[in-house]
Amino acid sequence: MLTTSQPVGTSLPRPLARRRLLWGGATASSQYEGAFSAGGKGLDTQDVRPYLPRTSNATTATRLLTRSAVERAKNDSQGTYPFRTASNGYEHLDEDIALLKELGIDIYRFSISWARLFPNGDEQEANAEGLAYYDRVFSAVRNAGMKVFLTLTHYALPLNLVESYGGWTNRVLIGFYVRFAQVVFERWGEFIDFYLPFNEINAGYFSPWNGVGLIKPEDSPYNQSNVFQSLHHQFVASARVIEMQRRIAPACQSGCMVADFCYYPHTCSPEDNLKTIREEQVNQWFAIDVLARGFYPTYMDRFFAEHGIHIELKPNDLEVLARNTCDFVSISYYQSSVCSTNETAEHTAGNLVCTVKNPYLQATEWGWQIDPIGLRTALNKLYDRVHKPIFISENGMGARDVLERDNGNAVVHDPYRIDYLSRHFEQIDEAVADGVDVIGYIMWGVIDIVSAGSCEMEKRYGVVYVDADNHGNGTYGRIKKDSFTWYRDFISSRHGNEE
Ligand code: BGP
Repeated sequence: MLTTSQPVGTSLPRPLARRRLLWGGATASSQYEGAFSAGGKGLDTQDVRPYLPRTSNATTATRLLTRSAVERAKNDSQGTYPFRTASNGYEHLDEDIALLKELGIDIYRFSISWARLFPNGDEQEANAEGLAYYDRVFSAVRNAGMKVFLTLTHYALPLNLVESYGGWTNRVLIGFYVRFAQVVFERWGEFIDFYLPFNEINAGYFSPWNGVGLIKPEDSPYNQSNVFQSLHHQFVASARVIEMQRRIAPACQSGCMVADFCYYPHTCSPEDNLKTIREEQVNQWFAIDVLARGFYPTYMDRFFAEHGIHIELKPNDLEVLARNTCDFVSISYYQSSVCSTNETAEHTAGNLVCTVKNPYLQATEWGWQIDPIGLRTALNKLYDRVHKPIFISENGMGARDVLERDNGNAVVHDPYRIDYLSRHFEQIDEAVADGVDVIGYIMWGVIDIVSAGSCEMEKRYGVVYVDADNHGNGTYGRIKKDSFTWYRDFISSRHGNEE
């Protein structure tokens, strides 16, 4: 095993001299905070997504919002809108940070609600009550001794930006976004260790409401030129935020993040293999190539031409992108995917997309195919492509947990989650041994939160249970699951061994 910073047989300097991995947990403002109208917060794109009982694992229906659906939601005070209450983190802040401190995580990933700081998104000045709330969040995290991994935007967009400007199709959003980000870095830059301008930026392509705030036409699919124009604006916004951050808060590390699907061809036929490469390019590598390598990849030219997609670039956009590539890359990884040219192949669900079923894998109740080795594969492929440090900013198992009583105490036994996590952690170690420069691992939804894909509270990822159901009934009390103790012990033994 290599223990020095020099590889055997060469005099090249080795960039990674065994990092001490950071272990963390994540939430996102819209899925966690609730209090959707408190402190002057404006309505955002997640607040208008209703709970729809799940009829299929694809869950896409919950993310296809038309103008009439938005109108209905705004005037509906009877229906269930899970993001409006979420986990009520807004009122449980101190208790939750104390739990995370007890858990012993090194780093907490959270996001800022754009609509809490800029209720309509286009104001000149930030909302004072929103600033005061995040002052409390940053100082609570700092006082608990945790590093900060900040997501500037995690899907939720002030609804006004969608209704009045057309979401990210409109270039004017870049300016609004940079203003929002500037407030964040000027006020809290010294607290931020790592950040992402956008969560899973590739989601704009396969989930346009969540990703880029696009209203779906009533009777037709999304216009693909609008989708890719919106993505282009997010790319430029991302690069401009990084440029600004390097000026005013140079110690922060900037990232870009995609949902990683770890594609396999269904068979070894050349056709399946080629299709896999194309899917991987468009769904996954496109955003990484632009944001981490700094250029529009040529494979997109053919894709755009074949799909009649036109996007407008301003004269120095490409230069801004080339000049401001991110410091690290980041992925969410939940499941691997399979590509097939056979249209009748059996499908199953995955993170915001559907995939062909893999006969070698088992799946969660939501159909997501569990594949720890896929994580090692994904890390290797990404590192080969970009040669930048990688942060695993999301991973975990969404499951239906059962709250039980044991000698009068509330308990949740979740051995399936412990099994999922431990098998993925083994593969992270393998990837590190392969030579991949991994900065750290962040468990998704460390405290139970509302699902971004399906709007369900009962799809839980946390090591802390939140007593609430899909309709917002419950005490919202916090209960440590068995996985809490397991993760706490895992982190402390890892760090103990590294001392
Ligand atoms: C990612 C999102 C998260 C999160 C996670 C799990 O796509 O970044 O917000 O929710 O997936 O997905 P789900 O909530 O649909 O189970």
